[in-house]
Amino acid sequence: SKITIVGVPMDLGQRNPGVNMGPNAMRYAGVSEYLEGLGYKVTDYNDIEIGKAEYLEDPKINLRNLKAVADASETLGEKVDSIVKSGEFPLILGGDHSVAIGSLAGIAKNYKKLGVIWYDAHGDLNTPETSPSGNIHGMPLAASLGIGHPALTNVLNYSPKVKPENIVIIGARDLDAGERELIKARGIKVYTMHEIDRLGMTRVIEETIEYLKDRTDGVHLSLDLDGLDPADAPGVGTPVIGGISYRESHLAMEMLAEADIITSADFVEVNPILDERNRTAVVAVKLMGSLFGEKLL
Ligand code: DIR
Ligand code: MN
Ligand code: MN
Ligand code: MN
Repeated sequence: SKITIVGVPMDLGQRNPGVNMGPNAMRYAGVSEYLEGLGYKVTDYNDIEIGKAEYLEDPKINLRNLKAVADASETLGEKVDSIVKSGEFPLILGGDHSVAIGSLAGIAKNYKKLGVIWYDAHGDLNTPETSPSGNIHGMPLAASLGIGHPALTNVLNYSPKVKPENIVIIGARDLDAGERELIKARGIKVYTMHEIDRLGMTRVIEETIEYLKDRTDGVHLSLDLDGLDPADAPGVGTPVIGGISYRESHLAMEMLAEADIITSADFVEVNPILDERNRTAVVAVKLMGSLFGEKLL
């Protein structure tokens, strides 16, 4: 079992400075050493190169820094595709959540029926038409469904990357109007905080595994640290109160490890400038440990 880490110091999909330092914050939190301690051979590919922010925005298209985000997605997609083809587990460190456009482009090339677990306070299902912000980090799941600007939906020259019935969103508590409509129209499975409180994380993950197990041939975990409660993960650009606890997240990762269904992952939105003594990066690394099978005893 080999893990290849790819850092994506992307901050152009949103407006808070600092999330570009997320990959290094997780490296300083000891990600490689920690996963090696669990018995994996870990290679750190270092960082994908990111272009420059646009000096002049085109307000008509409502897509901030489209070209640089699209270019980085192509580069990341190629790299991730080659990692999967080498039989290694791609572990992508963000960067804002727009990085998932590239990771899914690279991964989905290798799976006909890719499943996706989207662990997030948000749906990331906006399009330029529905986005209240113009921030591409609110659009990666829609883009992967083939909905949105062609520069984002057509990364690596194919679309869509994932089918709506193969997606499970966990932790949602801040969905925009257009996102709610899309969820209903496409029948996307969502466990909002209401269901997590009501059913408990154990049942939410049991049902998620049961739902994805037979219909998919691989499952990508896209974990936005803002899915967790800001009390446990303060270093994120768009915190939303009432989130998933560290304990619940830890349990979720352990159950996914036991079920052995996750074939790739990204951990995104860690912003050390907004953090407290790097604890959000530490939380991210601890959750990776559980995802990769760390046992308490
Ligand atoms: C909001 C925020 N829905 C937007 N999205 C975030 O700008 O589209 N996603 N923060 O993680
Ligand atoms: Mn997100
Ligand atoms: Mn989010
Ligand atoms: Mn709770």
